[in-house]
Amino acid sequence: MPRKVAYKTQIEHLQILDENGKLDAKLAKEFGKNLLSDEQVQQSYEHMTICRQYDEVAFKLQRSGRMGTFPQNKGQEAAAIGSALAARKGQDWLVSAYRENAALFMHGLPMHYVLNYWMGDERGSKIPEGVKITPLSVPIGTHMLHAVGIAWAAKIRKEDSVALTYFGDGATSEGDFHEAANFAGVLKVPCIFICQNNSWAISVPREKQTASETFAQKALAYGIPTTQVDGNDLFAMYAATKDAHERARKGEGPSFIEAVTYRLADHTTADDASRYRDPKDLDAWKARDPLIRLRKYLENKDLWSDEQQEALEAKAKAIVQEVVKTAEEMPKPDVDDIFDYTFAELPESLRVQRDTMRTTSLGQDPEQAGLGARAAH
Ligand SMILES: Cc1ncc(C[n+]2csc(CCOP(=O)(O)OP(=O)(O)O)c2C)c(N)n1
Ligand SMILES: [Mg+2]
Repeated sequence: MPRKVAYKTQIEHLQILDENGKLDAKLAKEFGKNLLSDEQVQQSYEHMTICRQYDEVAFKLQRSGRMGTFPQNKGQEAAAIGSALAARKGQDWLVSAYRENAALFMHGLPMHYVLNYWMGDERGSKIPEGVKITPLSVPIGTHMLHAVGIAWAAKIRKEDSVALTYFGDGATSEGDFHEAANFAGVLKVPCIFICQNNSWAISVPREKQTASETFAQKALAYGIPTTQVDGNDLFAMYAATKDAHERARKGEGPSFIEAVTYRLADHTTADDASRYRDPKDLDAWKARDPLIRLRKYLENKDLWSDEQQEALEAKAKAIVQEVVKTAEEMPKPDVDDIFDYTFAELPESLRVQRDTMRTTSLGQDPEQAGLGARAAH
């Protein structure tokens, strides 16, 4: 039997907008209808600026003891928004981890929900009716399976809906990723896997975590079309996702996009990246900040001025201040809620706990403690 090549491929890397805010003319022409309009770029820049402000304020809320912990999204805004822009609000699903707030807000999640979540309030996970977003997912990788399930359901029901799932580079080392990708490939579901390769999984650098040269190539084994994109380039993220979205709607199945980006902050407020990260790397990536790049693009086209910037920053501060107020002024949940929303019928031992939690000892007669009304709850 002669030797032959059983499989051969290559992974493309796409960048349309460079670090100086210049569009590649040839690619801009090639992507034609999938190129963002000036209006879309301006709106995206405004949204990204508001989300950056949100991120910084959330960090301060944690530092001043008003929030448990917070994973900053700083630096990854273009990857989140560029892809979310290609999806249809209220029709396609966003199944996210925790570093794509900008995409969730764009698709209708009220901004205070994410603050509530990190303040430890479960109501941050109770997504409003009609908003096609699943709650934030901190267990790494588990939600990709949910996305595939959602996409499979859409396919079976013949609904015109695509599921986008966001996850980190580290998540591709979890078994769940491989199971999700396998099912997605075999069942040809309308699901777009968006891997935010931000170089780190907490303190584990990309090279220590995988021997794979790209994250994009991991999808190949599952028969999923895949590509690598400059994740700090709004144009490239949009174009690649739009392409994947069109394929999904035509019944051509899932796609994988590796967004090469960088975590400009610590992993979370419980981390100190200066202990393991070379400051030179951070500086190099700060220069590739997606917000700076987009502002340069707008300025190059005479679509942005210092006055507009000043007005936008003031607007972002006012919006975020209002969001914090909403989150902090929400009436506290009732302590009874922990008993009321876990079991359909409360087991006896928990009923006793619930009925006597305001008395001095477990099992004490609430009537005796003058708490009869609570006991009847
Ligand atoms: C199943 C599971 N294992 C471990 C953890 C602890 N953990 C939290 S974040 C994280 C790293 C995730 O890295 P990555 O997927 O690259 O996402 P990033 O935080 O960089 O956005 C780990 C291991 C977890 N939350 N869930
Ligand atoms: Mg990561």
